[in-house]
Amino acid sequence: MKIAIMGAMPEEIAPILKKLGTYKTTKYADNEYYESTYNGVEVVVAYSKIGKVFSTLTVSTMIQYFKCDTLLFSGVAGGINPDLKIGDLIVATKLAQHDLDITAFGHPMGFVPGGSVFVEADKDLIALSKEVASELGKTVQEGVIATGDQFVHDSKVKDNIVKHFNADALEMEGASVAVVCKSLEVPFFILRAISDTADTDASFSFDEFMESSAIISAEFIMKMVDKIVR
Ligand code: 4EH
Repeated sequence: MKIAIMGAMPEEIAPILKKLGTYKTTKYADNEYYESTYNGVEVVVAYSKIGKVFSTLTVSTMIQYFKCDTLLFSGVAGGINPDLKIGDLIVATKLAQHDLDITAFGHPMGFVPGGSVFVEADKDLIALSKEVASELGKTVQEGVIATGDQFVHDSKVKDNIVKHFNADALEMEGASVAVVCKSLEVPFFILRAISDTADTDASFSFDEFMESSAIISAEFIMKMVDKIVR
């Protein structure tokens, strides 16, 4: 077993690297990958840089070059579902690309031929996250995550994403990671802690809470790793 743990921004993986302590740094495809052994299991950690393209490159590298067979994503997200407050965790049940639009040809938003609007995350990993949550006495909401190449800071944009995808949270990497993992048949799990609510003051909320929310997500991910490696 070899576990990939990825984030998009340095702050999203910093708490994970801290927990691993020592690791080997390898440069590949204009990025850095951190290899370590955690309780006898090999792990590869990286932050992809922001957006669908960079996250696609990183997840492909982790699977095809580093030979990871399970992928965990940890990071922050903008909340849509009003039940989600700053610092709350959301586990993606399925993900969609909210900015993928060939509706001009009669296709639904998020759909292209050969693909599907939604990609479902691994059910066993989701079940494992529920066990971890109950052991920690935490509530972890499950829901739909919408991904696109934009930092959303507008209620109208948010409403439109709800209309098309009934999404609970949004970010900029999850669905691209999901597409790659599904295509390469690697089970994946995407966890996000809320940093803002994607409306007009989103950038201010993000700056204030991204670091603390990133830690909340990373700590939960490492509890999952503890359970996976046992
Ligand atoms: O990796 C990007 C980061 C924002 S862009 C997506 N991440 C954070 C999740 C996220 C998000 N995505 C879209 C949190 N809130 C979001 C939102 N819309 N409202 C960034 C942030 N800081 C510096 C540079 N880029």
